[in-house]
Amino acid sequence: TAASGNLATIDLSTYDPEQSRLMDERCIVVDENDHVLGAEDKKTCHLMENINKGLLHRAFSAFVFRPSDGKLLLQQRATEKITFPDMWTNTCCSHPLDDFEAEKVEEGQRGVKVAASRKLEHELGIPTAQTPIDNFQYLTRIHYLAPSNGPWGEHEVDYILFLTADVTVAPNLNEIRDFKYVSKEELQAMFEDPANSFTPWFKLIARDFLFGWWDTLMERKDEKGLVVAHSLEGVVDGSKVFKM
Ligand code: DMA
Ligand code: MN
Repeated sequence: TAASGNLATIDLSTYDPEQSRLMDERCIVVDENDHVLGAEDKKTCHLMENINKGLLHRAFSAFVFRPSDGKLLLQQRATEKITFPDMWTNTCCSHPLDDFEAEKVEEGQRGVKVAASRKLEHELGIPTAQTPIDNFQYLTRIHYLAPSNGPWGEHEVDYILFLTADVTVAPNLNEIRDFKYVSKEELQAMFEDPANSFTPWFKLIARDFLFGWWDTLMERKDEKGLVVAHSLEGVVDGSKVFKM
């Protein structure tokens, strides 16, 4: 497959040391149908030279909503991030790792949910006790490719996960610069302000899915008037991989 053969590498010494270290993580390499082909390090997976040969990996995008008012928690990526620095995006994105057996489980999309809980704690300081695995609602998968700055880019099968939870945020400043809760209207206003920049995957998900699902979430509150992610069960065909 495209994932084998001679893959390019690069020297990371000019980048932030902690973010450089994290480039050694082992991502799960997949084909366009999300079937596992193997594993490669995060650095290899995010070089456009390799992406242009077809190298594709598994990822997740988590969206955390506040139950009381249905506002979405956004983050602004840190300047230290090697890919897509300083951009506003959904609550948390990252990769299930080949390093952890629990993050490779496909049944019930458990592996990506475990990874999401781990990274919500790592990036936003949200205790894993506030993000129980079974409370994540899997919506669908998207396949997209997006160049970043310099030699870098993304090429992923990305699992979209919603969670409704009251969380306490203590930002890891090596990962995120800022965070805020927004309503649909407040997010729309952010998108319309040219001073803000957004990650390409967040723009794609917002364009095709987010606002419709968010409406449904707000319409299907529980008997206490709280938004519940499980109310979105079945709103989309989760067996598909949407090519964007
Ligand atoms: C990668 O996110 C995942 C997606 C969906 C783009 P990221 O660059 O924030 O990953 P990490 O936090 O692991 O560097
Ligand atoms: Mn990635």
